[in-house]
Amino acid sequence: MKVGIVGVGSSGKSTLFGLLTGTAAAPPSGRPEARVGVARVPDRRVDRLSEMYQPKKKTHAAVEYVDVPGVAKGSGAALVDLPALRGIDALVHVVRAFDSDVAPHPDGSVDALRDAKMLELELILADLGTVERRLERLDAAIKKANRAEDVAERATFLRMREHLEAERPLRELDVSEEERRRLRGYALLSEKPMLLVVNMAEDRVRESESFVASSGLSGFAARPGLALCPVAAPIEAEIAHLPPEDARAFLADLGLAEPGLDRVIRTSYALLGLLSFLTAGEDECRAWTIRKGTKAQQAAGTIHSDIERGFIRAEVVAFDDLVAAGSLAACRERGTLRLEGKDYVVRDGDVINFRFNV
Ligand SMILES: Nc1nc2c(ncn2[C@@H]2O[C@H](COP(=O)(O)OP(=O)(O)OP(=O)(O)O)[C@@H](O)[C@H]2O)c(=O)[nH]1
Ligand SMILES: [Mg+2]
Repeated sequence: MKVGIVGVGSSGKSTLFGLLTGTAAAPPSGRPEARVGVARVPDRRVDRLSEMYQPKKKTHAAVEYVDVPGVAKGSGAALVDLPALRGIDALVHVVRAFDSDVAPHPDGSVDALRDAKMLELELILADLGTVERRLERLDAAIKKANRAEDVAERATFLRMREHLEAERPLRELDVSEEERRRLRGYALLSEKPMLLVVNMAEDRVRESESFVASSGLSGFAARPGLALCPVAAPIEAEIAHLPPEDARAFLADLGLAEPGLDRVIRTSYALLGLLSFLTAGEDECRAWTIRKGTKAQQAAGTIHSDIERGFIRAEVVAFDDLVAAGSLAACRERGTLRLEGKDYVVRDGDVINFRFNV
């Protein structure tokens, strides 16, 4: 699961990428290339379990980010190097809301809502091209051999074309599960969930909420498959360098409950349709990543294929119940530890012990 970071030139994409993945912010000079890095998903539950179990190892979930190079200046409206987005499952759009004489906005003025709409339109137009090319091929194939599956696919693509021509993203098109599966192979961009990271000027973070509301960004992001997080890159950089105690004080001073980056990572994880179940023990406390809707037996397979194959049952307790009881034994007494079968749909924050034989 990969998240592509896109946005206008000098919106702070590489800066954000560096902060998220803990790599050097400055992209190598010369021809820019997409860079891939991994961010740890902050999860207080893993930390809390580690306090309880004192394990040898503590492992968080992870999300991969791709720093998509900005398109060369003067190349018109194009914001995104589209080919670099192949294989990406979600997008982070860094929307520029800060002014800077050092790194001016390529369009000469800062207008966050304009940029958000422009990028959306670019994704829609790219998809329209993809859809039209596919329709031409389907028409030819249907003329040659009138196969039912081609006819069905053509119907879907015609619907998509109409939708895109109305300048609406595919996120908002109602398609069946089967249709959606069929569409996965086409790298359609406006179908991908997208997080708008609004990069604020550092002296205006306190006003983030009112800014995103009054600029129309919140309204824009209220649509399906979109989410929004304001950050200020320089402040995030500062927090990342402070010892935890000072970082907390600094955040409190700004009226923030947590670093913006933490929210960015958690929101992208959720937008990808991912959730974490947990395992706890003296060896390791760990968050495991699964897609929403995954059943217990399949979830076991993320740990080891043997556990999936030899699955007997899952002992499950909700994280909050485990913390309230203090131990698995206490949960058993209280009746909050449940035995679930292979078809149990795993929930976010389930602490699971799989019973299996091989
Ligand atoms: N004042 C201010 N400057 C920022 C902020 N974020 C990034 N910058 C500056 O803007 C410039 C561009 O930042 P990058 O992170 O390289 O931007 P980018 O989006 O990766 O740019 P391209 O890859 O060229 O498209 C750098 O000089 C940064 O220091 C911010 O939040 N506030
Ligand atoms: Mg960059």
